[in-house]
Amino acid sequence: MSEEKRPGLPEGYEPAKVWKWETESGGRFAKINRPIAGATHEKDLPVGKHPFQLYSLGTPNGVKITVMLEELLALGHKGADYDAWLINIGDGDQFSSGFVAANPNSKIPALMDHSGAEPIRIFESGAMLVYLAEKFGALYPQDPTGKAECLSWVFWQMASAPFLGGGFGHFYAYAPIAIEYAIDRYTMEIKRQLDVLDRHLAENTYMCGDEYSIADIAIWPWYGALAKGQLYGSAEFIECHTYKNVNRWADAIAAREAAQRGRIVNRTWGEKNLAERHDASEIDAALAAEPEAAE
Ligand SMILES: N[C@@H](CCC(=O)N[C@@H](CS)C(=O)NCC(=O)O)C(=O)O
Repeated sequence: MSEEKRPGLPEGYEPAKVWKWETESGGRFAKINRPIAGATHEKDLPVGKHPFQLYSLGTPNGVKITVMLEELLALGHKGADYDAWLINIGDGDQFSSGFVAANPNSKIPALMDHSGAEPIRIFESGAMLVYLAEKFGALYPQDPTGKAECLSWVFWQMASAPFLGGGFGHFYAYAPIAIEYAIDRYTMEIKRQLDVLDRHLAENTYMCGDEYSIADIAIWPWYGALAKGQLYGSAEFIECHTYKNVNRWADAIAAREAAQRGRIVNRTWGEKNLAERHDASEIDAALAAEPEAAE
């Protein structure tokens, strides 16, 4: 950095020569943010009876994988059956030695495939979608053009969502102070992203044309929720109803049974939820349960 003080820095604040981790930054997730990786405590991950063991939470990144697994089961791929264990990131479960062995990046979701001789770990939700699509030959175009389009949108989602969650969501809803510059910067970017999707979905039923694919499963939990006004209380601020094609597409996916099943798994909040899933019947029961009457 140059020696000159940048204009606009708050009075009394000068970045130190070397940054030190001395205080919590404040904000909703300050307690779990650390500048170092690795485990904080020894604890193995539990292993259930199914071929796939998912360690996750029902946030958009987690929902991608439970929707994918439910779609595969709906297609008749019994080998996609799974146990979904709750990882409570607010309590630091992602820093256990077992979780770090499954995902050195300490973020949900983490997936283990126990169907072979040795367990295989997969981390990063985009990698999981491609791994599962290839393993079961499903929800993934096979022709080179279709595959290129599908992979492009999956990677688009993985590259774009941090601007939505870590940028817009953080500064609009979670930061301890409202910084106009940061909110403007990220609002501009996520509105641009929504417009990218809206223009594409004006010409395409799904992200890769007529066929529903892992590109839709990657994008829907984030941008479907955003366009339906379900993220960060930002519906009016970003005029989410104006993205008509994204709304049409989001409604079509929300109507799918697998999406309705997958979205409640590893969820501990909201009207319908299921903290852990070890059998399909648990989702049936959670979906059929009457919401608890308000006190
Ligand atoms: N690129 C990763 C992002 C995963 C991610 O950011 N997970 C968040 C929850 S949505 C998390 O586990 N945060 C906990 C932490 O940062 O300690 C993926 O798609 O798998």
